[in-house]
Amino acid sequence: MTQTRVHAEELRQRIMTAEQAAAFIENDMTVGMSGFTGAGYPKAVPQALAKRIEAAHAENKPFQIRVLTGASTAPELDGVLARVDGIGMRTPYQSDPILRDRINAGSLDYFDMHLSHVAQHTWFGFYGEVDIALIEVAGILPDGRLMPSSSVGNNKTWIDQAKKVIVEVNSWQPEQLYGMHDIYYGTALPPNRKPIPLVRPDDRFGEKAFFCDPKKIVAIVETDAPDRNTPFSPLDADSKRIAEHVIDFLNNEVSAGRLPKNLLPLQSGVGNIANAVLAGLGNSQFRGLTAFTEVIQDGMLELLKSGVLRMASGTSFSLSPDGIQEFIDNIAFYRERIVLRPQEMSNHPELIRRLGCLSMNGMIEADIYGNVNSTHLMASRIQNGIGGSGDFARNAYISMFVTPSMAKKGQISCIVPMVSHVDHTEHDVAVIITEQGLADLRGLSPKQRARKIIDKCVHPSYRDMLTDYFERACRDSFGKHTPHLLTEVFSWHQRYIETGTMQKA
Ligand code: 0RQ
Repeated sequence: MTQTRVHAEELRQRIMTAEQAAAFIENDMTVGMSGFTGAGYPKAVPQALAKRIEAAHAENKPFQIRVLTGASTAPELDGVLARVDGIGMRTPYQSDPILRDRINAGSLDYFDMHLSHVAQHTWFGFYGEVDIALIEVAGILPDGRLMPSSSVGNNKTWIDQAKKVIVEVNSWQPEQLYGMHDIYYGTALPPNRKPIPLVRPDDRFGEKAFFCDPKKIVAIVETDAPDRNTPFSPLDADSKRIAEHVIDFLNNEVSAGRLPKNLLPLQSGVGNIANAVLAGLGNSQFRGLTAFTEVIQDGMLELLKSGVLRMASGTSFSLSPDGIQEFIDNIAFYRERIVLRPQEMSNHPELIRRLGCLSMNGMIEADIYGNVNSTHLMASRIQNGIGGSGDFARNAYISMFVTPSMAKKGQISCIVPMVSHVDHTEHDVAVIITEQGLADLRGLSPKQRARKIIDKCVHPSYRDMLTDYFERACRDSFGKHTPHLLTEVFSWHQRYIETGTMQKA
């Protein structure tokens, strides 16, 4: 272990093992944990807690906790706790395969919500009391303030709301992160809310560290463990085509005078397609762009380095191992250009609307009228969660959704007559993009949208079928505004389920 990062001497006596710290967590407690897209999550105490839970279950004693986080975490948190059936309730976004299986087996209560809502709903008291905050930090300052690590998420809220605080001080996190964060303490509850003082994505109006009443800190655990994120896959042909359509569209918007030359602040979802678009921007003539987003991923570091991106504001990193190394090697450069904020700020509807963000998110499927499903396979199986896509889609200047035109090796079309689950309604979706093309839906009626989506986005192997459905619907539908044949709308999903492939997937 390197030299201690607990610079507040009076707190050093509370340094203990992960096992001792985990003993503060009891059955049925609500625990607010740090962690957002694989960054800044506690790495030791959840694993010790999982052992404790397993031992209790071996003696037939009930032991499950309610887990609140920022967003997805990692195998050392969601994975280990789900494996021992230690989670009774979980919110918000998740992406761990073991946790996902447990949720889809119906063995735990998961509820999905907009990421900007988590903190305020907790303050409103909607989820009861927070018993414990379990937060990873990069160090404890001499005056007891907590230095945030690689994600901010809901940490401020958990620390403020919890009765007790357990801190993991991770010396793997660079101490030079200090100064990158902007923790706003000016939030209030209605009816006393004031405008948030941000008019540019780089505005700073908060603190560099979290305040925490030292009396609440019951345990400090020192760790030295990396954030765990998987490498990106090499860009495939579909992602590259999608990226080209996005860049063409943005160029056209600039030519048409609807966007300035340096665009408006970008929000980009996670994953390979988003990374391909960022790579595409790198090869474009755009310069001096900004990002007001949730997650800073590898592609953004490259854009910052080349000057295509002037600065980026988010709440978390989501970097591959190579990306982490690049960041650590050049941290002084990136610290000047990146701001990390609480997710109630990075995803705040007021700020997204004011800045006029250009949002771009992945989806599972869209229907011919422009409704989007981001979360459910075959209406019933959750994939990850809505994450921040709804915060941005509803409030963006232009909201874009991207997907390959087909999934499961072409066995199902990602454009269907009616989505099997709705996350973003036709009113929140401006542009749909697949590798086939781009459908600009702004100002179009439902039937105009359907024609455009079928024409531009659907894979040729499904185009005739969908055209046939739409034409019959226009002829035989009960109403002719948004024509549908109710006995057929889910036949596409049904046909796929009946092949049996879904059970194996
Ligand atoms: O199944 O895992 O069995 O192979 O769904 O699909 O193509 O790997 O998805 O990584 O691009 O993510 C919407 C999930 C897309 C993501 C989603 C099957 C497919 C595969 C996953 P397998 P891919 P991607 C900022 C914004 C919501 C949150 C969000 C997401 C699995 O973008 O979680 O936007 N978005 N947050 O085979 C049946 C279809 C299918 C399908 C895909 N039409 N029918 N199966 N699949 N399409 C970040 C945060 O908020 C934190």
